[in-house]
Amino acid sequence: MSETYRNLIGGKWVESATGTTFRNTNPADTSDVVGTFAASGPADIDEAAVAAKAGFEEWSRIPAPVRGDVLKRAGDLLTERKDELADGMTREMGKPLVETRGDVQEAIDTAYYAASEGRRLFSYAAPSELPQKMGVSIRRPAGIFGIITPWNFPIAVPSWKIFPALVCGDAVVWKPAEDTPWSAVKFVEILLEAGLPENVIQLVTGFGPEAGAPLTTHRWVTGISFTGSTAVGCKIAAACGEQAKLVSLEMGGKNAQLVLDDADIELALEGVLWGAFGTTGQRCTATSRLLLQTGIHDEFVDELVQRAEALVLGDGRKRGTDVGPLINEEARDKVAKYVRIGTDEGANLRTGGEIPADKRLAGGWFYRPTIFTGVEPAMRIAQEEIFGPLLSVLMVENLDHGIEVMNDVRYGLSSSIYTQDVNAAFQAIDRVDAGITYVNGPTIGAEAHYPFGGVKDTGNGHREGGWPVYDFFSDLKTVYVDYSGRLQRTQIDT
Ligand code: UN1
Repeated sequence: MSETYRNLIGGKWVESATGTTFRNTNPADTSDVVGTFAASGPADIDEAAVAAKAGFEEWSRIPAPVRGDVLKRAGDLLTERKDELADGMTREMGKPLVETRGDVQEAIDTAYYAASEGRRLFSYAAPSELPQKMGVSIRRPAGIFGIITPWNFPIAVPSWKIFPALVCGDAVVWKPAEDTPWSAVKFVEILLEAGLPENVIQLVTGFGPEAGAPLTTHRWVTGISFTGSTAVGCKIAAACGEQAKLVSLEMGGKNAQLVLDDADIELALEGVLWGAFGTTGQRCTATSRLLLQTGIHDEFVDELVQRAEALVLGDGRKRGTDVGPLINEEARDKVAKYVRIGTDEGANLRTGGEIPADKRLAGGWFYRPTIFTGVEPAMRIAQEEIFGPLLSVLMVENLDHGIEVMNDVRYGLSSSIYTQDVNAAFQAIDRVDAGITYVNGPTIGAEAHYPFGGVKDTGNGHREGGWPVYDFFSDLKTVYVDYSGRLQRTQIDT
């Protein structure tokens, strides 16, 4: 018998008003049921927003450095439970333990950063144009935030949003992905244990249309922070737009690694293997296109194919596993669909393109790391986000051609160039349209204290990570103090 988990609303673990539940299974072995969770609906969101309103009243009055102390304790608890959490996260979403430990570490880093931000939350002062008058801007808590998060980083991505919101003095209603509700329960338990007052965070599990959508339209919700697909993000933005809610979106990617003829080939091979097949290709930053200059193309591909074939597929909790399963059946079907599309488009399937024959893997959503060569920029496998272990290899003539192909997609999250030529590297930094450019490193692996986000259809101008995210979760009030004792008319008496 697996355990049953409930929503957290107003500091109490409660069943959904719908009375319905859903089962969450291990993607490496679907006979293993992780737990049963509340399939929530609009009534649960409404209750959660009411509780969050009360939570906001209380929490917003607590000084930011004291709020930061709660995050410090949350960071300590995440550190203590890193292995235990990682084990459950891998069971729930499949990526190998080394990666789920990294996921928790990213949340730990974010917690400590947030804790220290409680003592900054800087705004700015500037001299007034009038004598005996002071002008200064101060940061205030912004309100109640709806947080909608994906399953691929079940602890790290929520931490990017929830920790800054909390330090800013906001209250939270969180709807995590239906594939990783267990991780969400554990995350919230840690915050409560760290001393977060009841009502400040509400956890409402369930599915997008029933539980996510009403959050985006609830009148007491100030804004939404979302990570997920561009299609869903645009719907959320439209709903938020109707009510002038704030909205921060982190969406799709079609990230490319460009390798020039002069690159350190060994380094570039290691980079693309990790960037394309780490997390089974299920990162918004995953390397989905490999652009190889003509001189190294053939040799590079031969070696890459061999190494991809040597990657060990399996249960992420077993030692020696390199690549775990896809998250669910739909995700695996999507990869298989793109293999058909790529083949029909005339690309050359060099390896993978099938479910592994190994019977020991039959119980999970496994798919072999897949590489297409001879891919042309206009092909769908070079344009559309697949979110799986499928790499499209394109040949490029030189740096300019590489940058042109790199930019020729609707997305702009991460990018990477391998070269030993400093001028080529700076050309890429300058001209690649992306929120992130790596030089001699893969497209994945952002650090918690740098801005994270993308351009074009990847985002809507906001950044997570670092300090820019604190702008999103706080309001600025400008204060003018006139201590001259007389009426001074701005723009007139100067
Ligand atoms: C994501 O896939 O949504 O940069 C986030 C990286 C990770 C975060 C990925 N630190 O690959």
